[in-house]
Amino acid sequence: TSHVRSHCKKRISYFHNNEIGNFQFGVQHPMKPLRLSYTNDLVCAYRLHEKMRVFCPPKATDYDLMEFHIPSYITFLKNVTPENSEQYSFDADRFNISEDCPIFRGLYDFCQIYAGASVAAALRLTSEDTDICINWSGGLHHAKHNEASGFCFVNDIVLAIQQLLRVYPRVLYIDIDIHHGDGVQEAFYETDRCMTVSFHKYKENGKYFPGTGGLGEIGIGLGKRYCLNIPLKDGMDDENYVVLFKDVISDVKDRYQPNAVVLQSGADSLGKDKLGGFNLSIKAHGECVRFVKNWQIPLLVLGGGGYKIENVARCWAYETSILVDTEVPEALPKNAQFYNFFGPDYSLHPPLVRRIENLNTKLDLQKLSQQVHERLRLIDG
Ligand code: ZL4
Ligand code: CA
Ligand code: ZN
Repeated sequence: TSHVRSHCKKRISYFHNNEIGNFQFGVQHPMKPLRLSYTNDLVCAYRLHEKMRVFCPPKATDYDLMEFHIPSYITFLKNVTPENSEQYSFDADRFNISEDCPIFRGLYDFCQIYAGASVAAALRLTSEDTDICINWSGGLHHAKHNEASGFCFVNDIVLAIQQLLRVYPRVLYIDIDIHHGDGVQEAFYETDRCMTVSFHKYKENGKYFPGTGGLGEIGIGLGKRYCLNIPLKDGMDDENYVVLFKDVISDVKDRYQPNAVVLQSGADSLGKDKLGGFNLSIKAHGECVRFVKNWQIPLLVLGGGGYKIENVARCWAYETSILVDTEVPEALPKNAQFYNFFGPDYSLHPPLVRRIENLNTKLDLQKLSQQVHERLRLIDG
């Protein structure tokens, strides 16, 4: 049996708490935790859970969260409710509670669940028997040590990377959400032990949230050169994005030689997203995940943005199949509980109609790639 056990040993760990899909930011709010139930539903209906070790991770404790966040902010998140929020108006202001980051029922439990999953996943990656950990509820990259921002209250990514840094000398953070990964960048801006790389939509004059992420932001002190931003315009398409991604990220890997990788796989870079503006297909998005997976470096894969929720679920279920090396049929499984929501095509890769114009010219992308390689040459391996 020991032979059988070692043969069957699953190297992929999947973290999911069934409760996460029940939280609501607000009826009209674009961030819908229900997408996580859709995702898990497809993962299970495709029977991908059988290829992974599945965990319902413990909630993060107050102290876990205080490894990055200031105590007064955590105490506030813990105590504020929709009913008593009037009494907390001073704190609500200073902690950036807003229409983007509203107080909703169960807010603190929500934070504890998604952050607990990322921390547990990171801890598992620091023990020998897991190659890849997945937490689709994580990836909330905008939260700062002392405030909420852009639908993110606590920064599970920073908390996870802090755990990885206890064991691994160098951690590479890659962010393919369409928004700039500002919270993670800021947390590791002054260290060479975590290199942050974000691909995102960027407009001069801060006209696209969060407004940061220009090429000029490169890190400071010991962290100088260990922060890389890839600012892009609307309309990025499959071919250009995947070529650029592989070109940039393989040079980063060769120069930086990371011991562990954290990949934020935000699905708002897909075509037709409600807040995005790129044209990526699920296949192209998944190709980026596959590329990083094939390095065979300990890997933590997280979710993030994604506002067309059927496509988010398709994307993350497909990426789960890539991570467990299993091809899944194009027709969505009829036994999925939410099958009805995936019409009219009921397929994994729905056709991308009405694509928007790609404002990134060949010349833009060539120049960008050249600048990035010049920059990376300054990192001595
Ligand atoms: C909404 O309809 O650009 C929030 C947010 C709530 C419901 C009812 C309120 C209506 C779009 C967004 C008024 C909302 C006004 N409701 C929101 C500068 C802004 C100030 C706030 O993917 N208004 C701020 C944040 C971005 C801004 C993007 C991405 C997260 C991630 C990782 C975060 N904030 C302008 C917007 C709505 C809403 C409709 C909205 N907010 C769209 N873009 C933003 O990177 C998870
Ligand atoms: Ca990004
Ligand atoms: Zn986003």
